Amino acid sequence: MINFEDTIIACSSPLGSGAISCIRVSGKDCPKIFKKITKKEIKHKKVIIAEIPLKKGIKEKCVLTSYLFPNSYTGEDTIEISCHGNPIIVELVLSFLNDLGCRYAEPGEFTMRAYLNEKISLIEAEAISDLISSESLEEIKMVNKSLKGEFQKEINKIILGLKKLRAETEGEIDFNDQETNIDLSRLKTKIKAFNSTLAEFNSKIEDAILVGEGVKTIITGPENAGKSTLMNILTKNNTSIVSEIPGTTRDLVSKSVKIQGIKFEFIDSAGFSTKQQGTLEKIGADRAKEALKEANLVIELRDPKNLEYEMSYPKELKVIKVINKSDLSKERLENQLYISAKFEENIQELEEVLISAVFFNKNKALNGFSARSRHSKLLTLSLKESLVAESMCDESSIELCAEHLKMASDLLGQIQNPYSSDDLLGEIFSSFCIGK
Ligand SMILES: Nc1nc2c(ncn2[C@@H]2O[C@H](COP(=O)(O)OP(=O)(O)OP(=O)(O)O)[C@@H](O)[C@H]2O)c(=O)[nH]1
Ligand SMILES: [Mg+2]
Repeated sequence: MINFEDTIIACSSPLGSGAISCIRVSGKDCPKIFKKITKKEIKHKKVIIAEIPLKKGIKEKCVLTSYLFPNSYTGEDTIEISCHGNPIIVELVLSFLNDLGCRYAEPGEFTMRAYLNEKISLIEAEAISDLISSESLEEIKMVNKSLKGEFQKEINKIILGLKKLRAETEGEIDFNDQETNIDLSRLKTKIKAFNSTLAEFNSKIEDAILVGEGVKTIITGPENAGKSTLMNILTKNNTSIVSEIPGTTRDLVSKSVKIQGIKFEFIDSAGFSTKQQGTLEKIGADRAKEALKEANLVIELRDPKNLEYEMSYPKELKVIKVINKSDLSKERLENQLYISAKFEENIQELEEVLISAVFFNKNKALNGFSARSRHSKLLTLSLKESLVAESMCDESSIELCAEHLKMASDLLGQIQNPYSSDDLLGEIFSSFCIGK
């Protein structure tokens, strides 16, 4: 159970030594704490230098900046205390505040309060967390758009569109009661158009998620094809063991790198051998199959000795087929990408193929805004419901059509306002860092 009555404290700057550390205090005890430290009344946007007594007579000279309800980040009275950037000093200042009755904040608790006090929307709160963990300029660009409310605007437009459809459908039901002859084909066309907008929006979101969360790419194929050699080249690291002994890799080995600014998480696997397997090989193959469920992309690597290798993959997965060890044979099959992992031939071409495989239109993806799997899951579920609504848009089942539109609408609403159960909010905010 989250307690919103407490006054919370945390160090909001990175832990460790530095010129300055910033400690945040938020909650109703701020005026009392401010007075205790400075002997003065708290005021909005006031900056004051004061000494905080630490242990054994040591005093720390700090700068206190205060903001008053509702004009602060959290929407509560807030004090930001800047002290020397020494972790021991930070801990002593925190413990001084703790002795005054403040509680150590949970991860993301300041931002959660900002959301609950309606200072920011949930989408903005998520974007703030994404901004902090952004690893590339592209990502920062996208997050900034979400922060400026562009994602929110698009979602609002979609929610409004659905609202209108619901009103129209419910209007038709009322007409139906009066037993007038009605033509539902116009409504059906509108629901259909709405569904394609929703589907398009969701695919844009999925691209954005890939940029933010990284493209999970599994390297698979027959034994000894050079999967681990390729893994090491792509990740520019000696991540996987390479040997001429077939069946070397059994565990999943993963490493993230950026290609053209896009994060890829490569996963080297045992592949799925078509040969008779021992227990260990079987465990390795099972792990590879498990990893496939989470993957966004597959590189299937064969070599001239294994050209007959054939494997089926989940149909929604994009599979890039590559033939390795191009140095060993001059024979070339048509429309096949040949590389040599060992001699680093055609690796750049493979990287180009990887980029265009995930981002059908790379610029479109990068022009979008940041988004999370949570958003995409809700959009997908909502689309499912409104597709059912579309199929039920006729006289005999118009009530059911309205019901499914309502479910679609509830699901979309949860993107901005999840049913505020503590658990769900806790789950969303727990991925934030302490002090944010
Ligand atoms: N000639 C040649 N040999 C290669 C090439 N790439 C990899 N090899 C060799 O092929 C052998 C197997 O390489 P690995 O990278 O361990 O192959 P793997 O697919 O990971 O093998 P398992 O994990 O055992 O399934 C090693 O001896 C590599 O040096 C290549 O492009 N050309
Ligand atoms: Mg291997």
